[in-house]
Amino acid sequence: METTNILLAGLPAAGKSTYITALWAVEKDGKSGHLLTCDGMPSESSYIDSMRENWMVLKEVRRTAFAEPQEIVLPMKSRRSGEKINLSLPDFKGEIFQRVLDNAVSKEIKDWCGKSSGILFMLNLGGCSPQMLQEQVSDVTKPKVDLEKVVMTSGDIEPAIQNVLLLKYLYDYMDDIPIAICFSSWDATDCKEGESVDEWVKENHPCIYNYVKEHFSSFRFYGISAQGADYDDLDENGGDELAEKTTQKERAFVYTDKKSFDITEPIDFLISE
Ligand SMILES: Nc1nc2c(ncn2[C@@H]2O[C@H](COP(=O)(O)OP(=O)(O)O)[C@@H](O)[C@H]2O)c(=O)[nH]1
Ligand SMILES: [Mg+2]
Repeated sequence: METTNILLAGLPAAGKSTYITALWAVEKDGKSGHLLTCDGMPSESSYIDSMRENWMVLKEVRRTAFAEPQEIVLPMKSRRSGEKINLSLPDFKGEIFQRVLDNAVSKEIKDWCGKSSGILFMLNLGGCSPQMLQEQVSDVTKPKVDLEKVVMTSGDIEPAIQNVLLLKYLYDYMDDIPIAICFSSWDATDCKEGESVDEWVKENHPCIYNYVKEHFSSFRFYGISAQGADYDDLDENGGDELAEKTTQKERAFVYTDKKSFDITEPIDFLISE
């Protein structure tokens, strides 16, 4: 069976591990009817199984003692083509991508960039209205520290720009390959009903929107909620409701211009391009 490598990329806390866990939890039994669903068991699943246990009981997917990157290989079947593929994704620590911005690129990242046919790019940025931006700018113009003593690292750069720099690295290294840009924690978004994710990104993160549009010829934006909610905001009723949705596979969702419970949509887009 053919192996399709997709690079799961994103800075620390972008939502990578939670997405891959939700993918496994929802698609494992092969019964979702989604665009892609598991077709048989992977030869090794202890890493994602341990994260899945947490996800099922509404607990944060925590870092485990496993060495990273963990390569996750899922045998899957496409609903559209009937084709079977081995979907292979790495779950890197976000710090490895952070170091890319400081010009310290690990061999594993280079290897994955070299062999992947698509990029699943995760990022967690809330909305940022022009008014907020203006307030931030006025703050920055009043220096509170002795600037000569400040040593800047990539972590000091505004998060949206950090993401543009990471996208730039991937584009320079991997060239123009299909990319799905996924804004995680979409359950907490300020995107209005009826507004598309494209419109939202264009308005709230124009630098990301423009960079992607100017460079990649095959791209799509998605909002993703891999948890379905913020666990800290759940009262008992909310917890019961989310548990019920877990059983019905209606907890995790993606958003383009409407909500869909098929969280394989971004991956299906990447492999069909
Ligand atoms: N509200 C909400 N929080 C999320 C969601 N997905 C991830 N998170 C939180 O975002 C943080 C980082 O997630 P994680 O998957 O570990 O990110 P990674 O470092 O890219 O692997 C954790 O605190 C998660 O609980 C989501 O769909 N909704
Ligand atoms: Mg992680």
